Amino acid sequence: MELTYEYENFEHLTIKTSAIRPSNAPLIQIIDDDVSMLILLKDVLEEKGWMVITNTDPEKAVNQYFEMHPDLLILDIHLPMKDGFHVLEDIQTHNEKYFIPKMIISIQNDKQTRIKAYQSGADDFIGKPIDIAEFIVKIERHLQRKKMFDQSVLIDELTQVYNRRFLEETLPRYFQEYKRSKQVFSISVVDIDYFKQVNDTYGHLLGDRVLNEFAQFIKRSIRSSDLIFRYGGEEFVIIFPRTKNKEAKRRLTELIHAFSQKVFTYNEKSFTITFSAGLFTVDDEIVTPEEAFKYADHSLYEAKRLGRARVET
Ligand code: GH3
Ligand code: MG
Ligand code: MG
Ligand code: MG
Repeated sequence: MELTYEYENFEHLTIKTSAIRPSNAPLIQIIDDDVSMLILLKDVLEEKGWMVITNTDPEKAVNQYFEMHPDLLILDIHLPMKDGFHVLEDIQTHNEKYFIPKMIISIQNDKQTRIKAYQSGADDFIGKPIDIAEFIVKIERHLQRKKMFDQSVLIDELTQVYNRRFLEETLPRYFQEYKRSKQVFSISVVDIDYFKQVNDTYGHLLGDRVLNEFAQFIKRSIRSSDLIFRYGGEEFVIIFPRTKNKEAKRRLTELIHAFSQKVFTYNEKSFTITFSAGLFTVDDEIVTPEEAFKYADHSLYEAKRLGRARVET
C-alpha cells in the first residue's frame, strides 16, 4: 500500500525547491513500511502546520525525494527490498546540491546501528517507540538549520532577493514546464540607469542602500508568484510566470514609472533613479534558457540606447 499526499494545487510544484514553494510550510518526507506509524506521524506533523509526504516503497520514495526536494527526510531502517541505510546511500551517490537533513527512526536502537546510520548520511537518529515531544523539537531544529542554509546559498546578501545561482537552478525548470504544458511565461532583465553616477556622487555605501531599496521595491511590487533575482551588480532578472508579453510589458512599465517617483535623500540632497528593462516572452518557439536570456538582455540594451527608463521587447 502506498500512501502519498496529493497536493491540492499542483501548479505549486513546477518549481521544486523549498525556498520558493509558495506555501511557506516546510515539506517533510517520511518513509516507513508501517502504515499506522505513517498515519500517526503525518497527523502529528501536520498538526504543527508542516506539509507531509509519506512513502512505504523505498524506490518510489527516492524518486519522490529528488522530485520534491523536501526540507527534511525521516526514514525507517527496516523497509521492504531496500533498507534505510541503502536509501541514504542511494541519495548520497546523487551528489546533492542542497542540504536536506535526514533523520532515522528505528526500533533497532543500539550503538552500532546508530553509528551506521550516521555513516550512511543520517544527521539524526530517534529510537522507536518515538517520544513525540523530543521528535518535534528535533524536527524544529532541523528545519531551522535547513532554512538558514537555503537562505545563505540562494539569497543575495545585500539585496535579500534570490541570487544568480538560484536563477540558474530555476530558469530551466520553467522551460521544461513550457515544453510539457506550453505554459507561457516572461523573463525580464532589468538594470539601474546611470548607477555609476550614484556611486560617484554619493558614495558606494549609499549605492549599496539604493540597490537594496530597488530590489525590495521590485519584490514588494510584483506578484507573489513572480520571482526576482540579483544577476550581478545592479542587474536583476524577473520571471513572470503565466504572463504574456503584453501583460508583462504593461507591468514593467508600471514598475518603471512607480520607481521613478521614489525620492531618495542623502545629506539633505534629494534625487530620483530610474531603471530600464528588456523583455522576452516564451510563448511560441522553443528556445533555450540561454537564448531567452540573451534576447531579454539584447532588448535591455535597446531600452538603454533608446533613452532608458523604458522597457523594450
Ligand atoms: P547604464 O545606464 O548604462 O546602465 O549606466 P550605469 O552607470 O548604471 O552602468 P555601468 O555598467 O557603467 O555601471 C554600473 C555600476 O554599478 C558600476 C559598479 O561600480 C556599480 N556596482 C556594481 N555592483 C555594485 C554593488 O554591489 N554596490 C555598489 N554600490 N555599486 C555596484
Ligand atoms: Mg519498518
Ligand atoms: Mg546600469
Ligand atoms: Mg549593469
